Amino acid sequence: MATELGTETSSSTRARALALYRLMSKIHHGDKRVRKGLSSGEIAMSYWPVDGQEAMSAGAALALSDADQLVTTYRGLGDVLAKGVDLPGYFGEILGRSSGLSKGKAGAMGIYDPAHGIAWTTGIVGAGPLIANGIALAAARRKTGQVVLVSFGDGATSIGYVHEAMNMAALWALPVVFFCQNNAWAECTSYDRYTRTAQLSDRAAGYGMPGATVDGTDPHAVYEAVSAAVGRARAGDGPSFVEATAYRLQGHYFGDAMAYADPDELAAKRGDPPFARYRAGLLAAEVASATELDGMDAEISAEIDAAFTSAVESAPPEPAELKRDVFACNGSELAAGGVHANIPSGESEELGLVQAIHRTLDRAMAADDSILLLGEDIGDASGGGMFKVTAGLSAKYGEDRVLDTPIAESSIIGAAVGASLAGLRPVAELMFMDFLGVAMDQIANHAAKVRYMSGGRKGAPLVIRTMVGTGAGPQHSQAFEAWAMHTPGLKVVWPSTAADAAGLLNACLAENDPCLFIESMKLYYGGGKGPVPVADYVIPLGQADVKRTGGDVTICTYGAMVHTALEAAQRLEKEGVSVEVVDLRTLVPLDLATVVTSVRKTTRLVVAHESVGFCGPGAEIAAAVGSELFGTLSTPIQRVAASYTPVPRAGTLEAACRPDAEQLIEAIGRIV
Ligand SMILES: Cc1ncc(C[n+]2csc(CCOP(=O)(O)OP(=O)(O)O)c2C)c(N)n1
Repeated sequence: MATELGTETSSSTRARALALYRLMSKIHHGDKRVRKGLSSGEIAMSYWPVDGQEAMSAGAALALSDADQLVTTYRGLGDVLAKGVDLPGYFGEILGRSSGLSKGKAGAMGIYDPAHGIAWTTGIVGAGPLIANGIALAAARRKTGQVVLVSFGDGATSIGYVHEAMNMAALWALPVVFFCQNNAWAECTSYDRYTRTAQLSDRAAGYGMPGATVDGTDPHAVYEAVSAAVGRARAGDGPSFVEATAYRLQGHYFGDAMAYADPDELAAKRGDPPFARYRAGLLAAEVASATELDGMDAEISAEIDAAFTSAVESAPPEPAELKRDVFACNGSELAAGGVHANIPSGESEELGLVQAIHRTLDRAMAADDSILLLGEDIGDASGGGMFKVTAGLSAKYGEDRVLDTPIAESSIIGAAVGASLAGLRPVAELMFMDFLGVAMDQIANHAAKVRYMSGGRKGAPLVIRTMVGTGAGPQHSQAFEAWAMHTPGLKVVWPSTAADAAGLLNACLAENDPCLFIESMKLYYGGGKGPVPVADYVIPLGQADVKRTGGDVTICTYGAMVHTALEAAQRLEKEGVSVEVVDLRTLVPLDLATVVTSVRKTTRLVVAHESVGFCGPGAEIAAAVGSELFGTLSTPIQRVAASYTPVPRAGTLEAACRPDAEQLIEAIGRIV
């Protein structure tokens, strides 16, 4: 029902009233049809009803243009139907059918229909606003004139994400409408039991944006408030917060009997449902006749029913679908193998890790204006980054491409996810890897899930650069690569040299899926320095590198530990032990083939990493090599890794916690 960008949304009051009725009717009949299917046993699924919230979604959708973007939630039936979702694809998706928009892989919590302006849906309460910012950032950068409306519940306003998102959106004057559907319940908890804020829109002023609370049972009131917010956003005046209040007439989920609600209040609300009230109002004001409205209802109901029935009758996805769409081209956690690329010969320059990464970002930004950087203190006005990796880039490419962010890691990654959904290639910096947890929902539940939840239609081509510290104690020295490796959908890269860093970062920048690019603080301080070809080059992900050849034992490692392994190998050479050092370079996809080839030759393996040994990547690699080469191994596989402790501040204790060359030599001594 939305109109062309920039034109009037309705030519007359009557037309608008009928347009709102049509949308409310569509939502009402859609919701009713799903609940009918559930109560009759025709279908079985989790469903979050929207009975009572029709006017909210209808009023908001009518205020948007077709090109405007919607981000919504699991309780999104009203929002997406009003925005014009493909109905058979929608019902197929919520029913988990192959005909679904995402082949049934995402369900109602993951509706993605970009052709109809449905930019993302999340099942994580409060996460949508962070992503909406990124979509809006892309729209603003590309001057598309689009506005992003992000819809969320009142309960979501208690989570930090929403606050971070509002702050960032206001700071950057992003074209976002924060649309809070206050249905009086945060799941089963009533409003007055989770906040002392008189009305949620009061909070908007704290972030420097206008806020309004309107009657969410009146579609005109919602339409007017959202239209004003959309107009403001479209004019470049930034975000607004619109709270629409109503009462959820059904349980939080289908089957929830609402035993927690006051029965009298619930009965009174159910006795005066907004859709019926709006219809009665139109009839009383003689805006339309009962015949006209009945005709509209019948037509809509038939359309809904046909789409629903086609979904019910469509086939479930084939089992082979399970492993598709984790990565582009159906790539998996293991590298495909094949010919390994060489770092080009020719002229080189001596660079440290910081300089190599800086040079790579600089060249990539010059070549591709869809690349933008986000992070804390990365702009020149803030010093060009804690370790100066990005120094000079904002001066060269502008502050709209090198964005200094608030200290808000979820916002940084959320904005990157949104921007990647909207066609940009963001590079987000998380200053220390210890802060991964602060942004983990955006990383694991969103960035890593985009391809799968879109049924392979879209990836999130973003790079997260982060650094493993040293000498900085328990909260600034941790290596969490195992978390990332355990999250399907995320590529994980950890270079050991400046030359590898340049080639691998180039590969990440060309990827169509999210990459976690890990840097070692230790290597910033000199260990990673070496010759880097002047010519540009790519080291494809999933290609390990044999950094030293040997015949007696293989050390398989990555990152700063590669240098420790090389030191151990050099010392052992004097004792007549020949050590091969395999630098994995990429942890996902893992180049198991190169490790297996090496161990087939040496028949002995030591896996080493500086992160905690217990349940660490070494366990996975040891198990994989053990299964592959059981009959070939001449000794048990050894693991050398950090102790099962936090990383202590005291230098002596950190040295004892982290594996060193001595421990590698000891481990090799046990098997050679
Ligand atoms: C981060 C997170 N915490 C908890 C949940 C479980 N949960 C699902 S819906 C919901 C209630 C959210 O209430 P509200 O934001 O008011 O939205 P509504 O369901 O009313 O649309 C909760 C707690 C979740 N999905 N995500």
